[in-house]
Amino acid sequence: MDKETTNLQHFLLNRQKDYPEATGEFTSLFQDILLASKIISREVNKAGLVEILGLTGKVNVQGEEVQKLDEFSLETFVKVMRRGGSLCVMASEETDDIITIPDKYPKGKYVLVFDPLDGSSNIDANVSIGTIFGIYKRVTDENKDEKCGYADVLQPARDLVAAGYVIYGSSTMFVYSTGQGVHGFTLDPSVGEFLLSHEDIKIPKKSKIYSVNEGNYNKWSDGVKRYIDYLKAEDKETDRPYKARYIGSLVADFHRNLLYGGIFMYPRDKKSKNGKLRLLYEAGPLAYIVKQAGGYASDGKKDILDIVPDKIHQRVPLFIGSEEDVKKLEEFIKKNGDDV
Ligand code: AHM
Ligand code: MG
Repeated sequence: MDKETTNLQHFLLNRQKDYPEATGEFTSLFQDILLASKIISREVNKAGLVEILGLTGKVNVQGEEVQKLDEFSLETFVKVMRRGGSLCVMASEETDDIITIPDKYPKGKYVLVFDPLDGSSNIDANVSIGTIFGIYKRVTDENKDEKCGYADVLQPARDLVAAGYVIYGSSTMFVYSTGQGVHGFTLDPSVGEFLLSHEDIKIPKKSKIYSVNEGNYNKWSDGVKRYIDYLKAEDKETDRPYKARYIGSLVADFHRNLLYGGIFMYPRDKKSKNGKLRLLYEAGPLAYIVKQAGGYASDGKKDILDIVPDKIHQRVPLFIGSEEDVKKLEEFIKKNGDDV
């Protein structure tokens, strides 16, 4: 497709014919996500100016309270998405409970799970951060007068009908899948549109990069320790040692590995027995995307896509990226154990 003139709306419209899910309701849901992302992107890009305009959490030069960016992102998402008419319920990493749609707004057949601003501890250092989202269809039955609720949110990532992320980096990018490959769009601020920049992204089957917080090495299971030792050992035939690349910002680490190949890991450890990352808002949507790009995501033993959450804030160990690398890690865990 002609990249210079293809925005996300056109791209989606063009695909409606091979993707029955892409109804008007679905497209309008995507449009709302794009709007929220553009607003967050604008604020993230201004973040460097807070020293000049007034520190976050303090009062700015106009005498207004400057809101923290993660709170701002959550509020923006909720405000934009709840009035769109296509959602019946939402859940977010930043809220204790599910987010219901107030009665004054129409309700739709979709469910949104999202992390409004992941990696926000990196903002002050001008490091890339991101928004992650997943979309399910509601499973409660409107015709039986069932209310939207936990059952709609607690679905395995395999049942997602779409997932994506926005990366606020040197430029802002929107990457998504609706089960027909993974496509990336870059925000052209001069026209205020996300334009097609990366059509049909495929992750290399095997990589040369690993991304993990290695400061936790002594807290990991033997399986994970032996795997990392293996990646660092020299062997010409299997192209080792691997390079280590870790930003500490999930969307940024994932995005780089998606484009270049790589394995990102956040294993369980002695302190965080279930790992750090959340199944619904982080691991699940990215597992769906990586699968669509030809990669794989595992909790060390099984496919992340098959895990049915029983709590909305459930955490899960995450190994995600190039398929052969993630499978190799599973072999090491199987052989050496995963006890911490
Ligand atoms: P957050 O949801 O509180 O922002 O934390 C998630 C972030 C991820 O972006 C990143 O992969 C991970 O935490 C880094 O954790 P650590 O600092 O322990 O390496
Ligand atoms: Mg997060």
